[in-house]
Amino acid sequence: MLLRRAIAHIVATRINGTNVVERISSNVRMFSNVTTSELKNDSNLDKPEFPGSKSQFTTELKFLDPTTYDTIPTFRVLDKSGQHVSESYADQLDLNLALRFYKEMIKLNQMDAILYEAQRQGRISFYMTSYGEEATHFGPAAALKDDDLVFGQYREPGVLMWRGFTIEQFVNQCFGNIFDTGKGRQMPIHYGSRELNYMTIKSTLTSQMLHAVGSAYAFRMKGKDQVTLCYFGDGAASEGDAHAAFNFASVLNCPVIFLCRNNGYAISTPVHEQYQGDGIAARGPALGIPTIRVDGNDVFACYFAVQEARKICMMEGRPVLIEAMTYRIGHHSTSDDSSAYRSVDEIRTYGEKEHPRNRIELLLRRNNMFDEQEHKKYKEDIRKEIINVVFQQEKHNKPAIKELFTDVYDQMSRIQEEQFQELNEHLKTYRKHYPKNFKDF
Ligand SMILES: Cc1ncc(C[n+]2csc(CCOP(=O)(O)OP(=O)(O)O)c2C)c(N)n1
Ligand SMILES: [Mg+2]
Repeated sequence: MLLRRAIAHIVATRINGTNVVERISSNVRMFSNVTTSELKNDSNLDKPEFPGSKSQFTTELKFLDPTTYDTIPTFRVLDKSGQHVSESYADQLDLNLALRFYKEMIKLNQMDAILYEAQRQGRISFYMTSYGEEATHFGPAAALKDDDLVFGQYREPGVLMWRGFTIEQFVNQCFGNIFDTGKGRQMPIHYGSRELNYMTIKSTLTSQMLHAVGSAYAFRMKGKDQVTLCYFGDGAASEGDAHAAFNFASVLNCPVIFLCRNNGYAISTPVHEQYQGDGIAARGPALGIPTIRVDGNDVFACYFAVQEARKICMMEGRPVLIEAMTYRIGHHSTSDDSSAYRSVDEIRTYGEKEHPRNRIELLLRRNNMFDEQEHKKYKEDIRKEIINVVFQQEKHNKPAIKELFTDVYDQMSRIQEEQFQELNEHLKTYRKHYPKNFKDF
């Protein structure tokens, strides 16, 4: 076979010129002292030699049957009762970190409860809760460095909270008031912060994955000690762009951690209608990506997995895929009523038995670190604080409507001028149907 290749190369030489000649002459030297009988008997030489092939020949006509393989296991550190299940991590559990995880979960849950109600009362137009998925926010957030870049999908506000985004900033964005850095042009929950290295949410599913790979590629090119963490949902993984993102990241050796929040649903579509096979994790090895599946309700499993993933990204210059198994306890959003497609029992089971906050609470209790009164007070205080912030921030004006047009390009385009005039005319007639607290122009 090598002889044949050499002859082909010699032919190619005549066609392609000198560079090829050099390569061929080294090939010929390589096997010039091997006899023809040795070539026939050497089974090593009888491996497939297709470009990029890492395979072996076989004479067995056999299709790979995915049902005969073991599924990818789910890494966890703590069981449902907050007991250690992993000896190797028993002495690495930082209980002060656990305490912070617990408090941040309480804070996020309270913010969700109040802003969800604010939507129901018509104060804001839309909201999404994160109930049940808190561990997939705080564990990874704690494992990253502050200047690692995070691309969220939309249901990951805990990462921003961990990094110091204030309740006031969350509320300003949801109310789209003059202090919202996005100037009220995005729907609620589309947070972003340049200072906190958190890319602004754009809920066109999976668009964030390609952008995340691009940013990680830039880090690699500049030799930065930074990685990108990219969240995506089980539903987003069905978009073609997810495959493109995995493959580009793998082939271009990008330091990006893909973190799938597999919460069982994409709005009303359950995962069993979303994919066959062994979930999202199974896609990683196929594309040459180091992969792990973790218990996404175990905040320490998420923490250690991202810590390790970060090392792989930096030391080996490769992407990593993490599939965090969890459950979306709330409705998809305020536009959804999940009782139409799942049972109350199902929600109760996950809500009560699997909740990541319960697990941390049990761990703290077992270590005499849980002060019932202190946590009750913290919960009440934070609730009052969030309500006050809502009352304060909702009084502020909306940004000037003209900024819809002026703050897009350096100068308004002709089309924008036309649309601006059109809106002007519209408001002359219908102004009374719009909120009072925005400056017209
Ligand atoms: C390209 C695109 N298609 C459809 C939608 C509508 N949509 C918004 S969220 C969603 C479900 C996404 O599910 P998943 O990725 O599992 O995230 P989860 O909501 O469960 O956190 C869909 C279909 C969208 N935003 N973008
Ligand atoms: Mg989902």
